[in-house]
Amino acid sequence: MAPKLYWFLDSPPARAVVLVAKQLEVELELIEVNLSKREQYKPEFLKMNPLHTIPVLDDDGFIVTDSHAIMSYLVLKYGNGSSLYPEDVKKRCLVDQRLYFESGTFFANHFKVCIPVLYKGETIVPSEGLKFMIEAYDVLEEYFQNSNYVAGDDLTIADFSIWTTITNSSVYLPVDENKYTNISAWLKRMEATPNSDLNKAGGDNIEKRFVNAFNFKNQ
Ligand SMILES: N[C@@H](CCC(=O)N[C@@H](CS)C(=O)NCC(=O)O)C(=O)O
Repeated sequence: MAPKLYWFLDSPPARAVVLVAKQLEVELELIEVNLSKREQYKPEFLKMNPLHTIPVLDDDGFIVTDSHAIMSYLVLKYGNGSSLYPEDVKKRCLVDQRLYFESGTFFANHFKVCIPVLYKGETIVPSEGLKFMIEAYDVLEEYFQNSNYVAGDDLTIADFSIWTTITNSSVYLPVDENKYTNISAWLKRMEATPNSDLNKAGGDNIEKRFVNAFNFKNQ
């Protein structure tokens, strides 16, 4: 029985899990939780994840919440030693650090812009949130000083984690190719990976929702 994944296309962490599963050729049964309709508050979903967030994985009754935990679980359980979550202790440690950066800084800062606009009726990009997101881009740019990917020279789950989030944040903070040369080069590498269309489709949805929220493009 294929593991079930509760997800929503617009959500960066949910997309990251789907992209990693596709990369590993692990089949998932996808179950949509429509956040726009607040379906994450349904009692049966809250029973699995009281934190009311997607993605959630149900692997034959074993429930895993948080995209970072789900991605490493999928590689360890189904990846046959895949380098997406390397076995080498130091390499893996670097991947973990980048995942914590995504969770604690990059995605958290993105939320400071995204939540007010998408869910709280904000009609301009919150400048405080934008400042934090610029700082996050600055740090990410530095991470590429000696490597092609976010955690070294190989593609890892950390790349999918950050790529899906920056795809959404690019809607209100496009990546400036002159200022962020490393990020721009990495984005091209990521866009060349299989299933890149799925990530783009989620970003396109977010763009439409921003436009609907306050005619963002015409500001
Ligand atoms: N650190 C978590 C973040 C998950 C998260 O915040 N997901 C958002 C969608 S992008 C969500 O489900 N929000 C609904 C809510 O908080 O009620 C992860 O990586 O899975």
